Amino acid sequence: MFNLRERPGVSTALILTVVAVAIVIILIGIILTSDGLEDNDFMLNNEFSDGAAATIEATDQTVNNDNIVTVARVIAYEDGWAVVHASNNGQVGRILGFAPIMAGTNEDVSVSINTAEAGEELVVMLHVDAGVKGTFEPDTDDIPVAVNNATVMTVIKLQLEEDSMSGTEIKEFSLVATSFKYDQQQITVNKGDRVRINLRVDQGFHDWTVEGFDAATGQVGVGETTSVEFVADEAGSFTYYCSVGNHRALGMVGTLIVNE
Ligand SMILES: [Cu+2]
Repeated sequence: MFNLRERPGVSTALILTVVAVAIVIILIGIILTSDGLEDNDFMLNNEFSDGAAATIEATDQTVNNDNIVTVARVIAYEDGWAVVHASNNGQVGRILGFAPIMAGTNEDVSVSINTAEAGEELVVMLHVDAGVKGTFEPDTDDIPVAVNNATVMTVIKLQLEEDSMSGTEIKEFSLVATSFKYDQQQITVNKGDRVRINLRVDQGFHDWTVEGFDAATGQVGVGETTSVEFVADEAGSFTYYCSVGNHRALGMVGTLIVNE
């Protein structure tokens, strides 16, 4: 009887020891796992607090004579650029166009591209807006965004719509002016196009003036819209700017590209 009572006591001590060892092993496991996650700082730094990583989405598309590529969705950790590159045999080629995006979710971003240099494929990529804010500096600060060492980009197929009406149709662009920039810093058209620029002012007092052509809108204030129409009868790259005060020097500029 004495022995029978003592045996359960020994078993209880043994069970308690096993449980204690198991708890220690589990705790060590948890500590090792969290160390592993902390090592991957690069990934964590590029994610939102809700866990969604930066992404860029675009579908295959047909581009007509407005030369606009639509980027369906961009989710960015900070302000940046939706950048359209040429694709040369699967390699990322030169930049054909870009448009600003904001931190957070951006939908249906329009990027005006230089279709003269576009092949059958495009690479749509997310770049940061570092360096001078609001100015696209792809050769220095505004580098591509990477998550987990992978560039945030997508490859799409491009089809250019034949344009039998070239030169007769009006190509219309709607720009928004704030202090001191335009929301589109590149506009691409084809030689002979009739171009219409609609400028809406959301901040300050501005206009839209382009070099190389006798074209300028009126100067208007907040909430107003002004327009100008002209024929892009010369190919090349032309600077457009705000002629009010020193706005041009403050960075209120962009480039009109007229494809041959
Ligand atoms: Cu201005």
